Amino acid sequence: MIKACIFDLDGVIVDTARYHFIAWKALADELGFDFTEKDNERLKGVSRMTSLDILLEIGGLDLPKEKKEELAKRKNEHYRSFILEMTPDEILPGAMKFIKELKDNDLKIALGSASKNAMTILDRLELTSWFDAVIDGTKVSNAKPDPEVFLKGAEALNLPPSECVVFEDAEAGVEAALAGGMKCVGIGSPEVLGKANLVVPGLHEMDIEKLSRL
Ligand code: GL1
Ligand code: MG
Repeated sequence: MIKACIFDLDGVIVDTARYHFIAWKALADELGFDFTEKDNERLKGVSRMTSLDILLEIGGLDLPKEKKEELAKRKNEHYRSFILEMTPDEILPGAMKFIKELKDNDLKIALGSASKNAMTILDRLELTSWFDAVIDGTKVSNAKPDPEVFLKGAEALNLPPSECVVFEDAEAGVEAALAGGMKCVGIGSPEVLGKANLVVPGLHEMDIEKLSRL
């Protein structure tokens, strides 16, 4: 019996990837190497510092810790200048309808995101009050595919993992959900998210009926 849904944020509820891309690309430009949208795919779902490490690896650069901290801070300030302008219009199609349907059916809702900016984004999207628990990058020490973020979500909701379903757009996130003993709905393409119990192109394709059949 499913009693709760735990949502990843970036790529599931909102498309922040393009803001991350613009900010990382500006940094790469400044450091003098190319950074493509395809490269950006490698940063989805991983922490800020790991993202920077991947970026520097692409550019063939090895920098001291202090310099890296300064770069990550600067990238984040640039990124925040975009997310601070976000509006509820940017909630991905079907997300609001599905969240309302879950609440109407007395299901609990949690957020499970690696982002340290998750609270800012939820506030900008006017979604904060819909969530019974928020576990973000400020509350976890092990990144996906480690299940920590989702296990903490289930714990905050006072539910066993087996009663929770995770919604994820990243392969590492799907692995994290399954490793935590939860069902998982992949948001995106079956080629990438094939391990999930169900894959749909977006939350607009989700409803309580499909949830109950998982
Ligand atoms: C971090 C990374 C992003 C992305 C998110 C998780 O966000 O920088 O590339 O992987 O985690 O969706 P943030 O910088 O907001 O903590
Ligand atoms: Mg994601």
